Amino acid sequence: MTTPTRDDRFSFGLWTVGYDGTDPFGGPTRAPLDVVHVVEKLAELGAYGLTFHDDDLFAFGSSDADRDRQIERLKGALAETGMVVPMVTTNLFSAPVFKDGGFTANDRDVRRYALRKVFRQLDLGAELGAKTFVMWGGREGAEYDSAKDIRQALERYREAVDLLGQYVVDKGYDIRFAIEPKPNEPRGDILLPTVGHALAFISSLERPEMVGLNPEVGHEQMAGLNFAAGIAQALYHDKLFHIDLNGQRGIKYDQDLVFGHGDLHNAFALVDLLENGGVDGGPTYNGPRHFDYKPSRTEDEVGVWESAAANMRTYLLLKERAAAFRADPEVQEALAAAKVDELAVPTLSPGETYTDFLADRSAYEDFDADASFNGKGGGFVRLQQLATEHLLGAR
Ligand SMILES: [Mn+2]
Repeated sequence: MTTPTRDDRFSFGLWTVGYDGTDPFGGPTRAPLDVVHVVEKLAELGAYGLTFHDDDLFAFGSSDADRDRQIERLKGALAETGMVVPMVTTNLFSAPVFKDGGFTANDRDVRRYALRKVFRQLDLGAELGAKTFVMWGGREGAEYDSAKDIRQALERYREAVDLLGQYVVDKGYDIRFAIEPKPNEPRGDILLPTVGHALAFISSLERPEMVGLNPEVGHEQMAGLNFAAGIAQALYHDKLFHIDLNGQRGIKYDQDLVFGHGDLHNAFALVDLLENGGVDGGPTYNGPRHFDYKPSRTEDEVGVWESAAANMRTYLLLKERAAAFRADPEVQEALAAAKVDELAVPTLSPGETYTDFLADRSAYEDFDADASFNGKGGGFVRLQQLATEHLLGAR
C-alpha cells in the first residue's frame, strides 16, 4: 500500500513544510503557514506526527502570553486531528546571540542562556508527550582554527548534555536525546560532523544510554558518506533513536530535497534496512519516519503539500520494492552465491581457541589462496543489478 496511514509513523518538522523559501541569496517566495493549518494538512495527508523547534511555534523573544497562546493552539489542533508530537528540539542557531553557538559559544553567558532555552523546551516536550529530544548543533563550530579550542568546546558540549540528562532523570521525563551530526553549514566546520564522531562523543557521556543519534540523509551525504551504511552502524550500536529523511545530490550545500530525490539507490538500501533488518533479521528501527526536507523555493503552497505527500509515497514505494526484492527467489540465490549470509558465521568455531586455530592447517598451510580465488568473482554486481531492476519496477 502506498497510501500513508498513522501506522506508518510518518512525521514532519513544522519548519519543513513551513519553509518560506528564504535562502542566502533571496527572500521568501511563500507566505508563512499557520501551525493549526499545518497540523490539519499533514493529518489529512496521512502523517501521524509533528515536530518543532521552540522558535517555529512562537517567535524568538515572545512574551509568555504569546508563547502560551501558541502552545494552546497547537494542543487544540492535535486534539482535533489525533496527531502527536513524537520529538521536539531547540533552535540554538537562528537568533544573533547564537552566532558562535549555544552549548559551545566562547562567551559563557551565551552558553548559560542557551541551556536555559533548552530546559524550557524540554519541559514543553515532556508536557506534549515527546519521547525524543533532538540536538542539532548547527552553530556549534567555527570557521577559524585559532578561534575555537575544539577540546574545550567538546568539554562544554559534554557538560551541557550531561546536565540535560540529569535534569530529565530528576524530573522523571520519558525522554531520550538524539544528536544530529552535520559536517558544515551554517558553520565552516561543525562539531560532531558525522555519525562516527557523534558515536565516539556519546561514549564519553555520564549517561550514554540516554543519548543516541538522529542521522540525516543529506548531512552524511554532504560528507561523501554512505548513509545506509552509517545507519547500519548506528543500529549495530543500538543508537538509532530517530532519523531525518530527505534527499541530497552529492557533496554540496544542504539541499533538503524530498526523500528519494537524491541518491535513490541508497534510499532503497536504507528503506530495505529499516524495514527488513540485516541478514539475521534485525535489529531494525521502530521509531518515527521523520522528514526533514524543504519544499523548493520555486514551489507554491500546492507544491508544499505535494512534496510532503511525495516524501511518504516514495518511502512506501521503496518499502514495496524492498519487499519484492527480498521475496525474489533469484535474489535469494544471488545473495547465497555472493556469500552475503556467510558473513553472519563467526570466523572461529564455537569453543575454538587461538591454539586450536594455529593448529588448523586448513586455515593457512593447506589453504590454496590462488586456486580458490583467481578467476572467481564475488557476484556483487549481479546483486546490485537485481536491486536496480526491482527499484525500476522491471521485476
Ligand atoms: Mn535535520
